[in-house]
Amino acid sequence: MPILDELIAALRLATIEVVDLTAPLQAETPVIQLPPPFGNTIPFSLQEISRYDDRGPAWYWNNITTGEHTGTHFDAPVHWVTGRDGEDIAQVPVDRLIAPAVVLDFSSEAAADPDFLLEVEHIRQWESEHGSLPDGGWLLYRTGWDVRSDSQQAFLNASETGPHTPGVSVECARWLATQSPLLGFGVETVGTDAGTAHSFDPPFPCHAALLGAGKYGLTQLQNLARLPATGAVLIAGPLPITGGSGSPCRAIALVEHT
Ligand code: 23J
Ligand code: MN
Repeated sequence: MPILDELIAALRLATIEVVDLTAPLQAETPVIQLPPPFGNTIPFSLQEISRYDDRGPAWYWNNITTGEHTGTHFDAPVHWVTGRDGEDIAQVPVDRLIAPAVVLDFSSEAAADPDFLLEVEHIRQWESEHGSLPDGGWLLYRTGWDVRSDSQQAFLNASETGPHTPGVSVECARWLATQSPLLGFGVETVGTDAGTAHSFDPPFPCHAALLGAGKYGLTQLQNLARLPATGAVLIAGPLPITGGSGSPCRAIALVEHT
């Protein structure tokens, strides 16, 4: 059978399951908050145009207002100054939007320490159990943070010292960017960098290194607990915003049950 016919048959039989990794996009969707003097993104909102009324008797529709980096979203290389000559979101080749994904679970570490940082040795340890990271694929970093995503306060977890959410060390960010075969790095938190990464040297090393290397970011993913450590296929659907730095994104995974 042609592979696509096999795929459709497997989807019908649910031997291939479709898992939605996307957070609901609504006014309450958490957004990152940068300290002064930096600019900030606005929350998502709907403005009703008509709803079966005088403004449009048979139709309901809205305008939307959103930042590019709201909710589950895709970071293009041009988002960071290190990637300023790289792809904008519309230039990301469509064949990169379907790629293998592995899941590294550090939810118990992040529960014990919200400032937990992924290190190269954690990845080496994972590889010794599960094999190499996928060439041209995603590393999805599970931290359990998705359960907080219905509350901006719990999700950002800020104190007087700023936000406290798990992330990646400077060295690990550089390794992911330059030594790993990955296409991109996906997280459950509001950004690919740790909450405290504004104080790292360099600041926001995950953004700086990965986007500078032409790699991609995916944020605020949900349901990573439903994916196997290896073998899932991730389909990401950012909008092709001409010149855009990123986009809210539908992220779904295909998982085979044998
Ligand atoms: C701008 C500045 C810092 C950060 C971010 C955006 C993000 O996390 C983002 O959504 O790309 S850390
Ligand atoms: Mn972003």
